Amino acid sequence: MQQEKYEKSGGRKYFLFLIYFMVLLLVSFCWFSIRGNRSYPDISILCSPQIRTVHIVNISQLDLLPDLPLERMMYEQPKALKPLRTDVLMVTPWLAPIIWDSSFNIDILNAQFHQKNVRIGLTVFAIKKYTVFLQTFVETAEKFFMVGHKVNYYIFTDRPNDMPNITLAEGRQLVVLKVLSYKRWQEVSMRRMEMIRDYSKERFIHEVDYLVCVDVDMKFSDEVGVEILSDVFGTLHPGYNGGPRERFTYERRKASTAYIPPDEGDFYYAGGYFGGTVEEVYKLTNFCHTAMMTDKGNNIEAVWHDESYLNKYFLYHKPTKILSQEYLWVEGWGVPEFLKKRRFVALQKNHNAIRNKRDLDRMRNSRMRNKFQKY
Ligand code: 48C
Repeated sequence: MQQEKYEKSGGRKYFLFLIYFMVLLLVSFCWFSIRGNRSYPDISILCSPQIRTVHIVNISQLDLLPDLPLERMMYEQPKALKPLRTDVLMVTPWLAPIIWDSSFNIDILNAQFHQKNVRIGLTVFAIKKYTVFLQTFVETAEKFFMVGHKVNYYIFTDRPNDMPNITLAEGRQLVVLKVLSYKRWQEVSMRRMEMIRDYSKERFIHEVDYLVCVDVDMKFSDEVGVEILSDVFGTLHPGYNGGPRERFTYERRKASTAYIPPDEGDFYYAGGYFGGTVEEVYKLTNFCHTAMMTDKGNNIEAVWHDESYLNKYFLYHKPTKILSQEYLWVEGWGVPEFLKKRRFVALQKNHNAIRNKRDLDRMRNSRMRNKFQKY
C-alpha cells in the first residue's frame, strides 16, 4: 500500500514537471517567433551597493545606441521640385549620387562627419622617378584635401629618402611605406591593388575609416572634402563624356578576366581615383589583384591595366557614389560648360623623362590618343 502511494505521488510530480516544461517550451517558442530572430541581449541587473539594493531593469542594446543630433544651422531651404542641376546626371539608375558642384551643402556634411570623428587615409604611390611629384601632391593636398578632418597620408615608395619634408596641419600625419619597385611602369601601376589590399588588412583597418586611392602625378586645385566619402566610390574618367558604351576602352578580349562585352557598361571609371570604407576597398583591391594574377597566369594583361580591372569590378559591384570629372581633370585641357570646378588635375608630364623610353614608344602607338578623346 505504502509503496503504491509513493509510486503514485512520484508519478504525479513527474507528470507536473513534464507539463511545466512543455508550457515553458511553448512560451519561449512564441516569444522568439514574435520577436523574430533579432536577439538583443538584455542587461537585467543593476547593483547599487550604497543603498544595498539590486534593480532589475530591462535595457536593450538599442538603448545604448549613441544619439548624434546636429547643431542648429542656417542654410537655404532645399526645394523638392527644383533640382539643383539639370545639365548633368545627378544620380545613377541604382541611386548612387554623382557628385557635382552645387549639389551638396558641405557645412552639413562636415558637421555630420566631424560628429563621427572620421579618419581618412589617402594612399599614393611614388615609385622610381615618380617621387618628383610628391612635393606638389602633398602641398596641394594640405590646401584642399579634407581640410579640418583627420588625414593620414600613406606614401608607398621604393625611395623613402626622396620624401620631401613638409609641415602638416594639425590632425594630419604622413606615413612612408617602403615597398618593392617593378621594372615595367604597367606592373608598378597594377601592383598598387595588391599593396593597398595587403596594407588595408595589416594596418589601415586599424587606423582609418575611409581610404582614398589616387595617382601621384596630380595636384589638388580646389576643395575635395567629405562629400566624396561613401561605402565604395569611383570617378568618371575625363576622356569619356556621354559617348556610347561600345566605344569605352574596356578590355574586349574574352580571354581576360577584365572582359566586358560591347553591350554592357555604365560609365568609364578612371583607374587613378577610387575609395571607400577600408572593408570595401579591401574587397575591391582583392578582386582586381586576383583577376590580374589569373590573367598573368594566362599570359594576358588587360589593355589599360589596373583601370581595366577596376571597370570590370564596378560593372558588377556598383559604386555607392560616383565622383564627377571635377575630381579628375587634365591640366591644360579646355573647361567645358558643365565643369564648374577642377578639384584634382593630372599634371602634364614628359612621359619620356618619367617612364621607360621603350614603353613610351609602345604607348604612343597604342590607342592612347583616342583614350583622351575630346569631350
Ligand atoms: O609611382 C609610379 N611609378 C612608375 O614608374 C609608374 C607608375 N607609378 C604610379 O602609378 C604613380 O602613382 C602613377 O600616378 C600611377 C600610374 N598612373 C599614371 O602614370 C598616370 N596618372 C596615368
